[in-house]
Amino acid sequence: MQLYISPGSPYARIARILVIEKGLSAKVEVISAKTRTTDSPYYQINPSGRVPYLVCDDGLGLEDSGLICSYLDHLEGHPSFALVAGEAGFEARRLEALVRSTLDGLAVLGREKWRPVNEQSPKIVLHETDRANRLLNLWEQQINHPLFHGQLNMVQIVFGCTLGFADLIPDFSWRSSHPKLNNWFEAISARPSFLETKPPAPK
Ligand SMILES: N[C@@H](CCC(=O)N[C@@H](CS)C(=O)NCC(=O)O)C(=O)O
Repeated sequence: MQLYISPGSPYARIARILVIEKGLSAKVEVISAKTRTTDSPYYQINPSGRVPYLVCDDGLGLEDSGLICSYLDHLEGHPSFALVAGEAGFEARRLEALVRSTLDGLAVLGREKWRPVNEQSPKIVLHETDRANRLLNLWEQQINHPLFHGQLNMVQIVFGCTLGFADLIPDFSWRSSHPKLNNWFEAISARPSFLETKPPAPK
């Protein structure tokens, strides 16, 4: 199988972490795709141009980090990240959705902040900075929730990738204002799967 990624993509990192955590590195070739470039050859593989994208052994292509993680988790018949039935599963979905919402907003903020200053939209920067601060303040209060602790799960993987991405955004500091999140992030960042997929500093 081939997993198309870009080294700085937090969504691709979620899938890459799952590959490592599931011990699938020998079966999944990780390939850097050229995204956001006119006429990238990658568009022949995935017309949407987005990463992550998994090309399965039968040639079927899967887009979206959540779908790819679920597919890889079930591949060998012993899922460890699948949702349990009932209320506990619903709670995990609720948290993961809100964590993904945090990441989606930060992705917009990051994209804006990496543009030349004269091309940035102050309105978008303000809107996304405010959203990110509101959500990080919420997570600072809720980081003791049991799903953020104990056996690794999708909420933790997505949130770890979210904070790892927040760290790279210019002039967006969250660590000193969110000491509990900082401690939580330091701990998850020490996992080999996180160390191996640490994003490069943006150019
Ligand atoms: N919901 C998707 C989001 C994927 C996504 O937005 N990927 C970005 C990289 S962080 C991308 O491929 N951007 C390239 C483009 O928009 O052309 C997921 O969870 O995989």
